[in-house]
Amino acid sequence: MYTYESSRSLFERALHSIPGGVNSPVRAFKSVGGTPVFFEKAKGAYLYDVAGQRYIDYIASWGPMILGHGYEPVTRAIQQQVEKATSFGAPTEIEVEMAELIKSMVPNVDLIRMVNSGTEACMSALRVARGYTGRNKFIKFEGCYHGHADPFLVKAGSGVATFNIQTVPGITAGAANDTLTCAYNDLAAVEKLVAGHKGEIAAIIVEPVAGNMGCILPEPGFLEGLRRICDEEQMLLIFDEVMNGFRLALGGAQERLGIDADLVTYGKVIGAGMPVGAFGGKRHIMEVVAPLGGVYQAGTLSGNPVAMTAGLTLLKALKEKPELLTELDEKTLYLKDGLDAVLKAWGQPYVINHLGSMISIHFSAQPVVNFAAAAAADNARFNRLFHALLKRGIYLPPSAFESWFLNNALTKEDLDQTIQAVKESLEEL
Ligand code: HOZ
Repeated sequence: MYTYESSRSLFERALHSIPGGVNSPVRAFKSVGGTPVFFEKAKGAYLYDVAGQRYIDYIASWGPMILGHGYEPVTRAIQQQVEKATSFGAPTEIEVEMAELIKSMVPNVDLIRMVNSGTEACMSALRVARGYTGRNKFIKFEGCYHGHADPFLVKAGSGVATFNIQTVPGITAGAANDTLTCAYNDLAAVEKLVAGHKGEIAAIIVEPVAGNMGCILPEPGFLEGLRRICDEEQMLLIFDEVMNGFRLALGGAQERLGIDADLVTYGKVIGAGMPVGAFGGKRHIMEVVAPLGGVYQAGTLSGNPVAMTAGLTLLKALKEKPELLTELDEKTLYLKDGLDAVLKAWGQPYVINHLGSMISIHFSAQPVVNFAAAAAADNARFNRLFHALLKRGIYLPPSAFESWFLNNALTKEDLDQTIQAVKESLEEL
């Protein structure tokens, strides 16, 4: 029997000194209700809370724990690096190795700059696109989340959607006015926006496989259409691969879906879960970045040696054994088939969206192809499923507007246990 007393008292304590008791809103469980679980350690596919209770993990720190938590080579590499130095604010060989490794895995990245988070990566990529094109406006899709920099907090998914925040206080109208939005998968709406703003749009930014309104897949032709429109209008196509990168394929969504973006952004995955991000792309575009060009971007912790060492070790492991990603995809397919079987037997409307090792369930009778469809689903039912699974030791993202992420430490027994727990939980909904 799972108990949450220890987490509850920590949460109450946290409320006195941290806004809402958490350092990132979705963690507060406001969407699903109840008390957030406070964790103490993680190993392989499991999380352990402060009361020592074990959970099978389906968030993988929102993506980066591709090979599971506490992956030994990464832990060892971090320990060795910490002995040498934790920060220089000056160049290191590890950063060069990291840049070379990413270039070898993502062919259209000629130059890449390390930053500290996915937010920084996306905000910097947009600045580059604006600096390169001399235009201010850009297009993003409703429900896509590109971090919390001002221009992106317009119809953003993830926490903003979870809490139904329509207008974000603190974002100036000036910042928001340059953000043009339309529905994900709606190419005709993109064409219309572009026609109405000829010569004003610097870029289109997109999560190629969206993970911040649940997992939502691009329909055939959508990303190809964005590529074509960007070419026709001299706009840049930015792929936000914070969730997709090195997970959907070594070369990320670009490789898996066969689309060539102009700029690409990464997040914590290139730090194996440590605080890192990066933006990169074609040479002629990235050459605008300071000190080569005038688009300024900087940071003492950028390319931090501990984070770089961790990421380098994970990415090298994936490059040396690409079959690890295949295994992970097979496990996800096994889970998907199992969930499909129990949901079908249950008999109520549902949708499972899935690609590679990203997956989500929506209680909807309609296909879930954009934010409006995800929001129209019976998300109260998702919230009940979340809690029914939590008490059975399964940790899903605490919001229907987030993708689940599998890790390769999951065993067949873990997946079977999860499928069985979903079967039992559905009977309670
Ligand atoms: N909304 C974030 C993922 N899409 C959650 C970040 C966090 O709480 O760590």
